[in-house]
Amino acid sequence: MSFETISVIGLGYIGLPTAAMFASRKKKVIGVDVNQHAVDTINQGKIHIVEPELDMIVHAAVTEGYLKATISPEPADAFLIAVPTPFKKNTNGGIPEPDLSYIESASKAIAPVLKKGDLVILESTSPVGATEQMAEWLASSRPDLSFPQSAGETADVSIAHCPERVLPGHVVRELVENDRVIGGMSKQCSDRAVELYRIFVEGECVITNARTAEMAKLTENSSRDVQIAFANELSIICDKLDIDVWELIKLANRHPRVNILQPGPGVGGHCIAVDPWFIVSKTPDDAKIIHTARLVNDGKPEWVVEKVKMAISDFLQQNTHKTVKDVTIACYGLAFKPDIDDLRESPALDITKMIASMHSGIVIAVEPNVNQLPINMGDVVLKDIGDALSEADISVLLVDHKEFRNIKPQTHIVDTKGIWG
Ligand code: SAJ
Repeated sequence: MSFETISVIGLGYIGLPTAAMFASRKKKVIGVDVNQHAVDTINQGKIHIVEPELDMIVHAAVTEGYLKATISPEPADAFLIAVPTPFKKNTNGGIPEPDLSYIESASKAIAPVLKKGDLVILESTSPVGATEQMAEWLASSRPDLSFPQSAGETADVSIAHCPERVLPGHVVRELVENDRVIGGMSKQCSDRAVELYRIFVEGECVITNARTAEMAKLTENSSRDVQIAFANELSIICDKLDIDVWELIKLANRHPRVNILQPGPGVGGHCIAVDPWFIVSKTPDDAKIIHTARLVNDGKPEWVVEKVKMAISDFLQQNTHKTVKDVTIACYGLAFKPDIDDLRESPALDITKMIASMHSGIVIAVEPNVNQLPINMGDVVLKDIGDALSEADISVLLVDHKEFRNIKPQTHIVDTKGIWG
């Protein structure tokens, strides 16, 4: 049975581009989101997120009538769930636990419109076992239909996990070109999922089971987190030993089998700073390196703030007529990585807030990718590069956005990305 109508639940950084790709292949796509503003924006042919090329694709899909957005699910042949899977922060400093409540709500929302022959795919990055859990939620809402956990190959509804793996900023290209891991709950489920993704995916669709697909995604991001932690640990060691870490890494990377990543202010985003916890919380006694890497990366913002305190003290020693209140600090970059507007789980944002809460003078934020600051930024003022360059006494480089690469503030500098060296 072919897929005439495809529904994507969750129209965020993954769901909206995915919906747009199906629509660009002339499939009827129903995008569902609980956010009325997102739904209205998309139905006007516009987008509520920043992602290169996506605006044109969504505009064409909506005006040609292939994509529409709504807040309540409608019948479709395939449902892709692309909702957030955050973690519940553990206030006692313990291991954070995954929060599957958005998957649960999405499952319960689509259950009433499911019919025999439908395919449900979980795309959200999920802890091992989440796809089976989703299948249980669907089955308990629809006892009249059979599901793979009890009916195997003969199930009325097929279920698979197919984790998204695209890099923000390159989503449109990577959605088409990247290989996909397809973890069906049965062979039929996998085959159906491959048929669906073949509509626009040009990469290879590699079949496995749902649990392995879940773990594959977590492994990819944990591997990157561990590698970044190695670079961040090196940056702290080198600072103590008076060695330029950027030069050191360039030298070490000349070895044919060494490829060290770049240190920074910490690890942000909704993926790499989150997903390793899904492994650690399932197997806390065994996931030792993965756990330590998280702690190293999460500890980096406080280290940067200490560096800023030292820069303030150096500045005051050289400017004895000034007091702390007279010191203006400019923080360059708030996003979680270069050349995007995404402030989610951003160490740069956290550092700017920490500086603002400990510093009695003016704190300026420079973020060329946003027009206004998030609401909880206290007295921080958003300014453009020119104003920050002329007003600040201390410049803190937090994100290596392209706009910051060709400037060099003539102030005291704390450079977490090594571009003003
Ligand atoms: N970072 C460093 N040093 C580096 C590279 C990155 O400090 O050398 C930092 C970034 O500044 C950022 C964080 O790491 O704060 C994560 O950035 P990223 O570019 O490594 O990854 P994401 O979060 O944008 O996207 C990742 C990707 N996963 C991998 O590369 C293994 C992407 O393919 C996934 O689809 C995405 O997570 C996801 O949604 O899970």
